[in-house]
Amino acid sequence: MPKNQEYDFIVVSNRLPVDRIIDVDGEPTWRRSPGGLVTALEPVMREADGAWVGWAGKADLELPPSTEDGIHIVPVALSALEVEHYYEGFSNDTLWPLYHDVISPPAFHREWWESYRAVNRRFAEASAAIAAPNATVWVQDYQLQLVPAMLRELRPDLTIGFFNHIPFPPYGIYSQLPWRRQIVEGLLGADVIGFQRVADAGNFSRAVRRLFGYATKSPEIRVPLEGGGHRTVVAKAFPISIDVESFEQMARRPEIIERARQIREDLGNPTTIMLGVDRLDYTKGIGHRLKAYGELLSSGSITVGDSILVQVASPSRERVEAYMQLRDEIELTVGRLNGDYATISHGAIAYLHHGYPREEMVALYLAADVMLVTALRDGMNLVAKEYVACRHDEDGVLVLSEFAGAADELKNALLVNPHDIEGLKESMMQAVVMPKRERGSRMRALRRRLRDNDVSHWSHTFLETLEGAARKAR
Ligand code: GDG
Repeated sequence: MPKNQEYDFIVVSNRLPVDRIIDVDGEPTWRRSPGGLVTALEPVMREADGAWVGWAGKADLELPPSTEDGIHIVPVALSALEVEHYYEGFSNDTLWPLYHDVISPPAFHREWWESYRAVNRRFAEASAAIAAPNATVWVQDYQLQLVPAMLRELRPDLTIGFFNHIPFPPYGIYSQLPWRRQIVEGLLGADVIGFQRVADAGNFSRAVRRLFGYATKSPEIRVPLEGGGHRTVVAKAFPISIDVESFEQMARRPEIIERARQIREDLGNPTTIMLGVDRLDYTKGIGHRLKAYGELLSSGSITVGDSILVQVASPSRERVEAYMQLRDEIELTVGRLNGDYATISHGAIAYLHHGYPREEMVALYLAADVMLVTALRDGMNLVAKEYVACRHDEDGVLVLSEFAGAADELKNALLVNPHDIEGLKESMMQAVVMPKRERGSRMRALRRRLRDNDVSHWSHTFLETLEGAARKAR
């Protein structure tokens, strides 16, 4: 058997940056997935000639390593049962709700946990097998929290980073997890653990103190070694961002500007277009947004024809029960509101349960007077940042939940508590009537702030910190 190719830089994530698809001729091929992480890491990958370890998105598919679209990929296979237990189960029905303030009750099943462990081990082994001596491995997100410690055990020479894209919950919630010690131990295998917000890093350090009694002095955690002494783990906030320049450039393209105009015209040229763009997920607060919008219609503060809410709810996790229920609830509410308030010529809500091309999303951002981000809990929320990046016309108002990580940076938005329906309605009305001058000054401030931290700044800052931590450890 030929020896594996070895790499100095490896990214490990649940999904590969390319999707396995069947092309028009019925042949399997790969298509680059549009996610922000790929954009962020692609330049770093190319420079380091690195590799990406991940799942191809289809069950029972054994694929050899290959190079697709210039990226070296190392596919990890999952069986249909593992997709059900590790991915839909433990990742999306245990950890996801637990880490988002138990908005939906997390399910705890021992067979899901066993599957999570087995799959994490497979990812760790696949990464260990292709890592050059002293390589750097960057593990992504909550599906793979056991990988850092497993990898350290297999390959103590490696420098290991971990980034958590979702919140890390307060200890009172985290402590419900039957496997709370194992997960924290898994993460502590990393040299640097990155979080979206300062509060998330604080919650993690507190969990370490409560569960293990290790000494912490922000951002450092001292992890005792078996033979005496200790290693230092850094737990710190690295707020993720977007490729600001590419969104702005797209939003300046004449055909996109024309498309935005066309969208407004197709909606009947209302005075105010409000927009929501979310995966259809219970963390995003879509129901709270609809409630507030419905009450504004009911009180006559806004009227159909004059205002419309466009809600893109892209299909997500459709095999998980809580998501099926959410879809039913949201669609019932939308149906009722349209039934009560729409006229033959004017809708109250344009509800779109589709995924759209990036170009269409950008045109929607340009067309929207008010962007509604009302998440009940969200690691960062990139939609808020994308809206700001696209508004080179320095217009448009962002209504932003204080429970989204983006609120730490985007302080010139109208910050809201989405649980406070009266407060949310007031902010929505403030956005509707806001004078142009104030819209301009707020948007300029938001855009300045966004430019200070784009996605390449994020990845470089993380990797520099990781490099520094590794140097100290040697
Ligand atoms: C997780 C964390 C954190 C959505 N619908 C369509 C579409 N999108 C794009 C958006 C945006 C992305 O998907 C969603 O990112 P978010 O950050 O808003 O939310 P999550 O998916 O929950 O992401 C989150 C993020 O990881 C990164 O760390 O910010 O807190 O939960 O880019 O534009 N894109 C296209 N068509 C759609 O229909 N093209």
